Amino acid sequence: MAKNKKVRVALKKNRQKRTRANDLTRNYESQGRASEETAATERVRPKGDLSRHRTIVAEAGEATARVVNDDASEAETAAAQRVVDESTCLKGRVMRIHGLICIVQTDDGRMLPCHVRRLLKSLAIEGRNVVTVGDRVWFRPASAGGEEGLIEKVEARRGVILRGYRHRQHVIAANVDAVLIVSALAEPGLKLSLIDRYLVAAEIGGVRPVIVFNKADLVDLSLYQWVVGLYAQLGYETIVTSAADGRGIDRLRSLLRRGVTALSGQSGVGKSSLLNVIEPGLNLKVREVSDWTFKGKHTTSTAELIRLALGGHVVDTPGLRQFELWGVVPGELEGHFVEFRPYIPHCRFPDCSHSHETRCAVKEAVHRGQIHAGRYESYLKLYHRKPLDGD
Ligand SMILES: Nc1nc2c(ncn2[C@@H]2O[C@H](COP(=O)(O)OP(=O)(O)OP(=O)(O)O)[C@@H](O)[C@H]2O)c(=O)[nH]1
Ligand SMILES: [Mg+2]
Ligand SMILES: [Zn+2]
Repeated sequence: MAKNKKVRVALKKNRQKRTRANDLTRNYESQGRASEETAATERVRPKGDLSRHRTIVAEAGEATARVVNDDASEAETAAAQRVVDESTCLKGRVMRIHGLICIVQTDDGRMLPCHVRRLLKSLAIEGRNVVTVGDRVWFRPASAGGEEGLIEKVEARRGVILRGYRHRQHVIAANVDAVLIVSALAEPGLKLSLIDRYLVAAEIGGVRPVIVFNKADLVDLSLYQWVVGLYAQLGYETIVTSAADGRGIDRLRSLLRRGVTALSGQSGVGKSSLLNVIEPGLNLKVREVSDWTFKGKHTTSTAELIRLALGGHVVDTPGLRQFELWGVVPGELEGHFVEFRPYIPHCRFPDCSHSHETRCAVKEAVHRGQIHAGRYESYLKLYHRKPLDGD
């Protein structure tokens, strides 16, 4: 049997008053253990009067997906480590989230609405739920009265696409095997730095990236061969598609047939349209008129996990207005630009950031055309943490 250990978790400040004024022992214990748990992290929220902690029992040694030093991952870890009585729970996957209700599909295909257990909800950071579309959850089924089931545990995630949003971690997709980075050759047009950002995010999250160049029917493809070639040469899988004339759809189908694939990319590039062509019965909402200049409104508003008739699952995600990387420090970025690697050892300074330094072998390679200037620009934007609009 796995050994259990106690985990201290910070609960949302949801009570206004202490029930007892004099609780020095509790206070002491709380401070003592909490500092042990958070020794390696920096607290963003103050531990004010109303902060509360609770000890929960967790299985020692249970693997957690990642270690990112933030409150959100602390909460996630605690959620994944909860010990619940397996015999009273069913397992399933979160397909959609509507407000407080998660629609969970059981392994035998039934769809059940579930609430999230209060303790798990308390772990949420500033209203963000600890449960995300794609999560594998354990839930206590509804009683005969027909009420909603209750989610008791969220399994550790594998394969995540994360972004930073307002200085917090946001899980775009959880438990995915691959991500289609969908871009459009026209309307709205390519945004290489966004593709590069997704590529790094996929690598950090342990997800296989596939770059999709959609709306090929709108352009003279010969003018875009260079960009398809650029990424193919770097070793990335690329597909040229058109939801309008059906190009590349067969390849997409065979790719989506296995595992769980997320579709990500700017609003209006055609993520939902591609899925509708792949499986016409889906009837996903797409933008009515091809008015790509119309900003401010996303056609898909929440992520949804869809089981395809041909096999496999897809997550249709809404186009993101902002996409900031999460979980990577600037000094580690160079490792995610695969074509930089042969040059890095030849930089004069061992800690070269490849931005302002002299005798930087990466910059020299850019000047000689051995590294594409656009890729280097993407690196600089990420290095200097320049925000990048997704729209
Ligand atoms: N010509 C052409 N138009 C396309 C293609 N794919 C999508 N469109 C059009 O582009 C517009 C946007 O498509 P959507 O499928 O709604 O885009 P989306 O990526 O799902 O957008 P969000 O849900 O807002 O993130 C629609 O008007 C589509 O008809 C294509 O391959 N060729
Ligand atoms: Mg959409
Ligand atoms: Zn350098």
